[in-house]
Amino acid sequence: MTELTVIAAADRPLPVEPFRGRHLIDGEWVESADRATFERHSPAHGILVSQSAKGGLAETDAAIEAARKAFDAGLWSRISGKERATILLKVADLIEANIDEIARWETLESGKPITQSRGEVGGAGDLWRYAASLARTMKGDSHNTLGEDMLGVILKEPIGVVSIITPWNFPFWILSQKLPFALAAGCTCVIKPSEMTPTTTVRMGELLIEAGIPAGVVNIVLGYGQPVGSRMSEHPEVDMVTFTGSTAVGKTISATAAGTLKKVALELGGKNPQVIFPNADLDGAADAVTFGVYFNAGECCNSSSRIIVHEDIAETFVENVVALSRRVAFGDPLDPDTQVGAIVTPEHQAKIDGYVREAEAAGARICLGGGSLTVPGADGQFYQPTVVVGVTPDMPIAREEVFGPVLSVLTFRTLDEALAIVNDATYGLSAGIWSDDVHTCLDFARRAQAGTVWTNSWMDGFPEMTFGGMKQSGQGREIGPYGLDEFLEVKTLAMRIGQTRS
Ligand code: TXE
Repeated sequence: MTELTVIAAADRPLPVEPFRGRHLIDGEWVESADRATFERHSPAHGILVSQSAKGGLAETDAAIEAARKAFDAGLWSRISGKERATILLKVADLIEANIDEIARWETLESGKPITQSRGEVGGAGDLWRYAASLARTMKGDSHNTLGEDMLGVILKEPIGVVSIITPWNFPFWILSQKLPFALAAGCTCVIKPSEMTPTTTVRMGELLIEAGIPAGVVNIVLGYGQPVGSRMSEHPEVDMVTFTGSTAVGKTISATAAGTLKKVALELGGKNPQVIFPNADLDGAADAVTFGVYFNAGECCNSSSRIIVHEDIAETFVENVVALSRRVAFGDPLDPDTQVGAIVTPEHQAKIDGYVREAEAAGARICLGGGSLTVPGADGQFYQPTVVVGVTPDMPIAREEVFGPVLSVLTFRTLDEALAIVNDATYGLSAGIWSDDVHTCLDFARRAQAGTVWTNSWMDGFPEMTFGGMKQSGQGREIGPYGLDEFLEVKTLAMRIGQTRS
């Protein structure tokens, strides 16, 4: 039987100088008042990658105050869409000019493969370009059917000060799903990146300054959920919080923000199924399943962590997926041939393994992997590509977000049965179907409870195509025109024209 494909860590120079991250408050890079810092080591190489200022309430309040002052002064909110677009396009150019350098920090802090980081950073540049187009084309509405002396105008205005709280799995990309859209709308922002991956957000701040963003429009506070993220959610001068992360923290943020009834947008977890019918392109489906579960080591809200395969083809389909899984290159994330890198922390690795052990104890069978992976020369944590069969819908591995390179296989006989499994979930982020019958695909797409449905594809995304979840996968939408709308208030203007009559 073929072994797994493992790429050893090469003896290559790693940064000797860790990145020194500071807060960006009102256009200045500052340390914390108490000089507190926190560190991040590479999850694949064990080296110290960054040392960052650790924010507290003082820094958070100062950043919010700067964003409020900038918003109220109209430095950004009242300039033309063309002027905003010019800066957003400059940021896109700068991102594209710095892809390799930013991608290296992203890989060193997150453990993801370098080719994937380059793709993520380059793709983020395109999101900035797309958001710039929205800055110039967004518009309200008018009503001229209200009577001859009335004109109705619907204005779209920036919502105000936005708190942006981001996770560690796609730090640069997820920031770019939010920030350029908030800026296109005319909002000012305070950002808190994950404490595990602060550096590329600081680099984004540097690019924004280089592009000429006015002081106070974008502020960054480095640190932890408590107290920074929590304060950003409750502060009365913040008008909206947009968050990507765990469902548990999303609920906490929602409750905290309720005190001031500020708007909350949440992009949370997923337990995304792909349903595979016998009449599908089964080789294409096996490729997509393999990509869908191992992309970003499964540390991805859109990870296709469960498949529901027609029982007539389940055995051969799984054999095919296992064979493909053995060929996926796991190992040193700095090697350009690596497709799956390290797991973000030892605690997270233990959580992944816990789901696998629990499923095994409940009667599921591990037909590939199922434990930690040794990568020669590396100093970190890696998990084997893992395929678990005989999973039943009630098992935690089939219901909860594992966030690792672990595929659960379930089976079905009829579309109704498959849909019942798909929809019996607290999450509703994305779902997929593989069939060459367009009616089956459409029927599934209409009935699946998911914010995105892919038919005969998986994880294709475009800046134009909106993204977000149903049920406990979140609220609100990101990217595309609906992503811009999240950052806009709607104002109704009723204008009487001519003499006022009694
Ligand atoms: O996320 P957290 P974690 C899921 C995934 C993963 C699990 C835990 O299942 O295993 O979440 O990951 C900030 N108020 N996803 O613990 O804690 C925190 O500092 C305000 C899904 O890393 O949700 C960080 O900046 N902010 C996911 C951000 O929230 C708070 C991406 C996310 O951290 C806070 C990542 C608080 N009380 C994990 N507590 C996705 N949707 O893709 C923490 N934070």
